[in-house]
Formats: sequence, C-alpha cells, structure tokens
Amino acid sequence: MNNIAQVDYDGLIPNNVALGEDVRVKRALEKWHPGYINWWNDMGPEGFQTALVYLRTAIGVDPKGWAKFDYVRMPEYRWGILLAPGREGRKIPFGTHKGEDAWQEVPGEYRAMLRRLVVIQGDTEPASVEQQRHLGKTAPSLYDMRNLFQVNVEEGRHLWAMVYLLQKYFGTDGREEAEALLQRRSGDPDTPRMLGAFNEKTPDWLSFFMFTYFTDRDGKMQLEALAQSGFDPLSRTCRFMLTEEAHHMFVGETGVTRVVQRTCEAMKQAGIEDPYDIARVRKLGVIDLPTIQKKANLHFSLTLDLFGNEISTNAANAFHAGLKGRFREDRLQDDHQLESGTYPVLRLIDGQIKNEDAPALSALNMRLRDDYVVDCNVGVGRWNKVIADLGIPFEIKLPHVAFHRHIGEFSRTNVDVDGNVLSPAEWTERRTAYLPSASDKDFIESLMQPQFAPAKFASWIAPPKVGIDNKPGDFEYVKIADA
Ligand code: BYC
Repeated sequence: MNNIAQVDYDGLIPNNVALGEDVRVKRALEKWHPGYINWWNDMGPEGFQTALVYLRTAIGVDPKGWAKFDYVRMPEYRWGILLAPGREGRKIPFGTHKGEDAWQEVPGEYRAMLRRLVVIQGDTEPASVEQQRHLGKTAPSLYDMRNLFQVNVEEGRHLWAMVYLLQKYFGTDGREEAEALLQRRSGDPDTPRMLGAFNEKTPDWLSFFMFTYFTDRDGKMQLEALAQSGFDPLSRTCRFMLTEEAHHMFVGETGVTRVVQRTCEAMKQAGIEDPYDIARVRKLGVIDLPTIQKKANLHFSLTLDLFGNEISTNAANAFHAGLKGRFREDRLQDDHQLESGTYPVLRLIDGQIKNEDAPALSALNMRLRDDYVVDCNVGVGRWNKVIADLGIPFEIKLPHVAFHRHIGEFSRTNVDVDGNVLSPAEWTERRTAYLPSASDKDFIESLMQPQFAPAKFASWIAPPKVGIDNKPGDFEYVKIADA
C-alpha cells in the first residue's frame, strides 16, 4: 500500500492512498468537496471557469512519467490525494528521536505543533489562488494564461494534500481546520490568510512572475524542510508537492527572463543604451529594467518575511521534535541534532547590522532563509546573462536581507537595498527609488492589455523558447470561445 505508483481515478477523489478502503476519511473528504468547489467557483480564476484549458493532471507519482495533458474545464479538474512512494524502514532523520522508526501516526506529544505546521502550509495554497484570480483577464498570451491556470489548479491540489492530512490524522479539530481553510480570504480585514505575504495583492503579470519566482521558492524551501519530517505522511506528501512546485518556479523564472529579454531587445533596436532613460524605454511599450528591479526588491523582501523570526523557539522545537528539518537535511554532514553548535545570525546591534553567533537550534529560520537567498541568486544570474548578452549595462541585484522587512530583527528599522540603516525621513524620501511608485504601477497597468490570439504576445514580453508539452508556437492553450 505504501508504494502505489498509479493513481486510482475511479471515485470522486483521485488518490494513491487506498481511499476506497478508508471509509471514514473518504466520507470526510467527500463532505468537504462541495465547499471546496464553491470556494473555487467564488475565488478561483475569474471569468474563465468554463474555458477549456490545456492542463496537466497527475496520473502517477513516478518522476519519469507522472502527468498527462489534456483540455479541461478548471472546476472539473481532478484534484486528488497523491503521496510519493513510502521508503521501506525509513527512520526519523534528525532531532531528539533521530534513528527511531518514522511515525506513521501523529505522535501525541507533538500533535498541536504538527497541526499548526500543516495548517500554515495549507493556508498559503488557496491564498495564492485568491491573489491571482483577476490575472486571466490581462494575460499577455494564451501560453501564459494556461501557465497561470496550471499553477492555480495545482495550488488547489496542494490544499487537498494538507486537508487530507488534517482529515485523516487530526480528528475533529482537523475537520474544523479544513473548514477554516475555506473560510479565510487573502487580504480580508476580518478573516485574512495567516502569513503576511499572502495578503498582498498580485496586481499585474510582472508581479505574478516575481511571485512565482520568489514566493513559490519559499514554498520549495519550506516543503523541502517538511519533506524531511519524521511524520512520514507529511514527508511523502511534500515530496510529491515538490515535483509540481518545480513548474511554478519555472513559470516565474522564465517569465521574468522573457520580460527582461523583450526590454533589452527593444532598447537595442531603438538604439537606447542607457537603461535609466526610462521615459524613452517606456515609449517602446516595454518595462524598463529599473522598474523590474523595484518589483524584484518588493517580492524578495515580502517573501523573506515568510521565513519568520531569525531567532525562533518554534523552529527549534519543530526541529528538536523531528517534525521540520533543514533544507535537504539528508545531504548535510553533522549530528542532525544541533544541541551544541552555533550559527551566525544577522542582527541589529547598536544601530548597525552585524553577524552574531546564536545557538544553531534557535537559528533554523535564518539558516533556511540563507539557503533560500543562495537559491534565488541562481535565477537572477540567468536574468543578468540575458541582459549582458544583449549588451545592456545593467545588473539585477537582490536587495540586502534587512531591506523593507515586516517580520523579525529588521522589522522596526529602515534599511536601504545596500544594507545602510536610514532615518525615517530618509526612508520616506527614497522609498520610491527602491519600491514601485504609484506612477510605476500605473505604467505597468497600462501595459496589461490582454492578448488572446494563438501565437500572439503582448508588447512587453518575448515568446517562450519552447511550448508546453512540446506544442508548436500557434497552439491554442486555452479555448476561450468555449467559456
Ligand atoms: N506573517 O517563531 P516565529 C508556499 C508568526 S509558501 C505572519 O518566527 P516560526 C506557497 C508565527 O506564526 C510556504 N505571521 O515563527 C508559495 C508565530 O505566531 P504564533 C508555506 C508570522 O513558526 C507560493 C510568530 O509570528 N509553508 O508553500 O518559527 C504559492 C512568531 O514567529 C509570519 C510554511 O511556511 C509571517 N510572515 O516561523 C503557494 C511552512 N512569520 O504561532 C504556496 C510551515 C511568523 O506565535 N510554517 N509569523 O502565533 C512554518 O514553518 C512556520 O510557521 C513559519 C514561521 C516559517 C511560517
């Protein structure tokens, strides 16, 4: 039963967890299903619920061939429960229980902590769908529209993944949490989503690409850390979610690449060499590089907040308990218990930003964030290569980690993109040099004109190098006429 590679598509809820033999959980999920569909219809992609979208659906969990592509109306997408195959004899890989058999049931003493982790993870998934629900209307191509909807349906599936864990392992309170996941709303003043960045707006497609590059990458880091969990069902769930997550980050990375490429090509064609000649660049109907930099500053800094406080007892407790590990814990060479080591943490000391050693267990959020920044820089390097290859003197840089923060050590201070501490007056004066101003937003919004004919792309974005599922350039990824 632990090694089911194929998904059972016979019932209402596709699954590879033998749901048919688990009557209690099957009924609970079937009961939750209509509320989910109502949520999807209310809060999912606006205006395209009856369009035929060329989507991939998971048909197995074998990394070599797990998806099939076909036209689907989104509300009819087969959201299912998919766990990566179990590993025979798996042990708890870290913390105080290191080396004991991995848990197949919730360990009683850690129930509340585990539930909190599952609920927070679950809450982000519908939140992102809500944040992106208006974007279909301004899609720069059918290719991009399809990618948006693919990301959306898979975030919906990730919600199912967490709801399965809640319904199967957490009894009545799990059921209540599953309901509450459908009640909260991104940005709602009374019932907001749980984490800050998931209550922000995703107002335009550059934001969408930055979100899928930066924020979905936080998803990757957090899922990697949870995939190490001693609670085996969580580990297996997260391992399969990571397979899907890779496409979301691809959408972000290539999306920004294509925006940057189009801008540089247009500049070259028009003979504009100075990337700061913003008015002339904008007249070409493309997004100037300094504005792209500002969007990166915004989304990177908002996403850093998702790593929590640099020094965190919650993180220490979750690691000690064997529930949430480090990024790729299994590849690290140490005692995997961290009772005695230290880790350097950036802190604000006497008005200056300095490294200070902290107990390694308390510094786990900081450590994951550091791993995240390294991962972010890889794609930024690729964007810069496109700019350099087209001969434009400009480099996109990630801002300092203390810049524009709302959680943790730097949330009560103002810091510029280079890490210099600013007075409140200096911050107010320079803010729009670092973050999108109202006029930057207006300009980007003015470019967000839909382009719904096959093979056509909006002025500000280059076509992709290859199609999804190797489809040709004029492929009709979304059949809107059927909407
Ligand atoms: N906003 O001890 P601390 C994804 C709260 S993204 C608001 O530092 P901890 C995706 C915190 O809850 C990945 N509140 O926190 C991406 C705590 O409150 P309580 C999602 C915040 O627990 C794109 C208090 O402050 N998964 O999958 O060490 C599209 C003290 O904080 C925030 C996860 O995050 C915030 N940003 O670290 C779709 C994994 N940060 O409990 C999906 C599960 C902290 O004292 N979650 N607080 O009332 C966790 O591992 C941790 O809860 C966190 C926070 C890393 C989020």
